[in-house]
Order: sequence, then structure tokens, then C-alpha cells
Amino acid sequence: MKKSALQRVRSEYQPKLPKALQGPVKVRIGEATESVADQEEIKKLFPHTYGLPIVQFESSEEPEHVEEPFNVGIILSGGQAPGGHNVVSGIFDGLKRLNKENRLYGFLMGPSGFINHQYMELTAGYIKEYRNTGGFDIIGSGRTKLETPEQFERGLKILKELNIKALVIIGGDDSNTNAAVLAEYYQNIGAGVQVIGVPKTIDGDLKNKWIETSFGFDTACKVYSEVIGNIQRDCNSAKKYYHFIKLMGRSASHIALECALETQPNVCLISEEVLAKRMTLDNIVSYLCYVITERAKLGWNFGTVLVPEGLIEFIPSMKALISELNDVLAEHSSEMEGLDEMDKLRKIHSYLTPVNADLYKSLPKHIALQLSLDRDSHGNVQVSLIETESLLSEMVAKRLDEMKESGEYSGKFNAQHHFFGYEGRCADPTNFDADYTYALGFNAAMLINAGLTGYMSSVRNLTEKSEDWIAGGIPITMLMNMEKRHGHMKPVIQKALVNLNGKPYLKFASMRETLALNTLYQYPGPIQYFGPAEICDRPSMTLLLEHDKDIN
Ligand code: FBP
Repeated sequence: MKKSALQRVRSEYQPKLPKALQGPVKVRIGEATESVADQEEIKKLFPHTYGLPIVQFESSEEPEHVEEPFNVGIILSGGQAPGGHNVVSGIFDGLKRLNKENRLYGFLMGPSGFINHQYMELTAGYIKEYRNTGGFDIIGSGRTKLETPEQFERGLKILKELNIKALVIIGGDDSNTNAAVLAEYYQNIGAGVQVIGVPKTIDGDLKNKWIETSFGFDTACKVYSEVIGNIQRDCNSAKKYYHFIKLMGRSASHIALECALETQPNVCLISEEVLAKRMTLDNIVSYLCYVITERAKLGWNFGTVLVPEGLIEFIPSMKALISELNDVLAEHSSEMEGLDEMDKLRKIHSYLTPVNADLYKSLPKHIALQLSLDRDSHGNVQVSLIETESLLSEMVAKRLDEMKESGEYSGKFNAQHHFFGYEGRCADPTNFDADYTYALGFNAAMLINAGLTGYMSSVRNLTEKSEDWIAGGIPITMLMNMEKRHGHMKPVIQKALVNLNGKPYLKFASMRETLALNTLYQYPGPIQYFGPAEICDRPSMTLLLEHDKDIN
């Protein structure tokens, strides 16, 4: 693999570990836990892995106790997130510190490699090429849902063949839900296999007190913020376009909010607020037109609008439609096969209740079709395929035309559309993500050595220096609740959405009107790997604000 000059130097970077993981560890057992909701149902579904205690690692004077060398398997699951390669490096280094004979196997292309027995041994020489790089290409990733006993049994066969005693699943909320189900299954049948999860997702929606952020969020937001800043300079130079910028994040608006704090655009929509205020599509369009007409009065026919990817699902009327569409598509999928676009729309329309049918019909055809695409393997609408940014700008343009006719608006409106998502998912991790992911991986090796299963690797205190980070594990079941998926109630990890009483949102809300009616863009510039810590190691604004830190 030919490396760029930066990659060559960057590959030498040695991620920093928390003090507790720098030498032998001992385990401190904390309080027993409960799931975030639906305790009785979750307890019944996870009799062996429910209610386990939180654990924390501390430095030990005693050498680590490792009876026999052991083997570990890993799966990279779901969307790519910067730092995945360092999780693998961290696990590898942790295993080798415990015993030089320990081995690490990677299942190829996500959970399907596990089920279909496609794997490779990850050796020191192979891993070296991937240290501190972005991407999941070290073994590939995939979205196959691990959920049936047949899949678990097929996986167990290869685990036994390779003498693997623990499986690490590096994934988001859905993949970690699968990790919990698998841990419970193996525990129940006495398979002698531990399962450990690692919190990954650029979306930033897998978090709580013990998982302060999911890995990849920091890097992805910094990449998007750099490009949004560049667009804002362009916008402010030419002064002739409104840029509608959709940002990944599936349901939650954490990425949009973080980028807004970093770049100070004229508008940033927050899906969670839209839901809380029960806003309609029409209300959103009215707000955008208000900002555009007010700016036009000041002579400014340009601006930037950040749109979270999941917005459409949070508009209550759209949410009701999508929820019914999910059920209709799940129940009648076979009838849709082979239909052309118009017939598919007609068929779906015929199954909808009158209110939803009317709304469905009123949408531009391309948006109705995008809403009717197959769900992903976890039953989620593939929001990255819905062009919300163009839906909004089309509706705004139409409304502004009407306002022009009635004399309420006399400006010019030209829109540009952007969607930033895939651009940031495989960037080389920031120092923060490089250190965090390496620590998460190393820590996972320690959780395995402690004999734990059904746990998620937890490294916290992240706004402090990395040596002061706190390492340990939390039972995955404590993150779970019951939700409807594919038409059935299922135990799943509850998504952490933007908290409207939280500091990041309140900070943005306090600036919103000023940002809308002025031009106060910030230009964060590219990620820096070398230089002063305040530039290179600074965590996300979201994390800083959530920890009562100053962001100026
Ligand atoms: P994960 O939850 O698996 O980390 O993926 C997040 C994400 O990047 C979302 O932001 C986006 O909606 C989705 O993946 C896109 O999925 P795909 O890579 O399958 O197109």
C-alpha cells in the first residue's frame, strides 16, 4: 500500500492510554444496573446478562493473571467511523500485553463474515499498515443483522474451530443490541464465549453517563465543519446563493448541532426541536422564509442552512406516515416486488389510512419514492437517501414566489445543495478519536481478560487529559428499552437524541436569532495532527459543553 507523506508520519503516532491501562489492571466492581426503561420485559429477555454491575479498571501492583493464551474474534459492523482501525490495534496490543501467544481474528465484511466463516488472522505486520488511519478496510464492514439462533450457531462453529473465547462487536446501537442478544444466547447455552461491544457511530447517538461519546463523531464533525466553513467563505464572497447542507446522523441531530456550534451558520434545524414543538413542514418553510426575507431587507441574498439527515422522521405528521409505511412495507413487501415506480406508489397509497394517504400523495414523487425504499436490515428508513435539503429549498422557492407576488418579498433566491456524510466517515481520526479508539480497544481486551460478557467498553472523563480517562465496562442491557421494529416489539438500545435541556442545544438556541440576521460565520479549518494541544487535541464542542467546559 503506497502511503502519502502525511500517512507515513502519522503511522508513527503512538496513541495515549489512560493511566489505569498503562500497566497491570485490577477490576473494581460497582453497583448493579437496570435498563433505561421497560425493566421487567428486558429482564425476562436477558435473564443471564441483565442487571450486571458497572466495572472500572484501576492500576494494580500485581502482574496481570492470564492462565492460558486465548484467541479473540472481531467484527466491524454498520457504517464506517474514524478510528475503527485503532480499536483493532488497541485490542491487538492489549491481547499481546496479556500474553504474546494470544491471537486476534477478524471476520470479513461485518457480521456476514462471522456467519459464513470468512475471516483472517490479524498479525502485527498487517495491523501496522492501518494504525491511525481512517476506514474499516482492514477487514471490511457490513450491515447484516445478527439475530437468529441459526446464525448464532453457525458463528459458534467457527469460534470453536478457531478456539476463540471472546467476540468483540464494534458497532452502533443496532449492532450493540445484537451483541447483547448474542451474549445472552451464548451464556444461556453455556457456549463459553464472551461477547463485548465497542460504541461506534459518527451519529453520536450512542451515549449516556458512561459512554460519553461514540467514536468517530469527533472526526466526522471536524471534517464537515471544515467544509461548511469553506462553503461559508464562498457564500460570503459571492453573496448569491443559499446553501442547503444536509448532514448525516440518521435520527439524531448531534452532528448538525456540533457543526452549527463550530461554524455559526444562518440556520441549523434541529429535528428533536421540530418534534417537541410539533412543527409541520409548513412551519419549517415559514421559518426559513422569515430568515430569507429579513436578510433580503438587509441586502443579503445569501446564507447557509444546516439540515439534519433525519429531519423528515421528526415532523410529527411525517413520522406517523413513515411509521405506517414501515408496517405496510413489512407486511406487503412481496406484493411490491417487480412493480414499476408508479404502481408501487399506488399500491402503497391504497394501504394507508386516509390522513397518511393524503400526505403521501401531496409529496413530490421523488420524495414519496425515497420514503418507500426498502428499509435497512434493522428496519430503519434509509434517511441518507431522502433529499430533504432539496425538498426544503423547493418548498421555500415556491413560497418566496408567492410572497413576491403579494409584495412581501423582493429579494433573489438561488439555492445550492450539499450532502455531507460519506466524506467524513473514513477520515484519518483526530488525535482525540485516535486515542479514544485505541483506549476502547485496549480496554475491551481487559474486559475479556476479566471474564465479562454482555459488556460495552467504556472510557470516560474524556474532556480531561487522556491519561486521566477512566476505563471500564457497562452491561449493554442497561442501555435497552422495547421498541417497535419491523412491526414487532423488540429489545433495542435506546437512541440518545439531542437533549433540548442540554448545554449544547441551549448554547446554539441562545445564538440562533443573531446568527440568522447577521453574517457571523466561523471557519474552523482542517483537522490538525501536529501542533499545540488546544488545536490538535480539543474534543467536540458537544462534549465540552456537556461537561460544563468553556468552548471559547
Ligand atoms: P451506523 O449507525 O452504523 O454507525 O451508521 C451511521 C450512518 O453513517 C448514518 O449517519 C447514515 O444514515 C447511515 O449510516 C448510512 O448508511 P449506509 O452506509 O448503509 O449508506
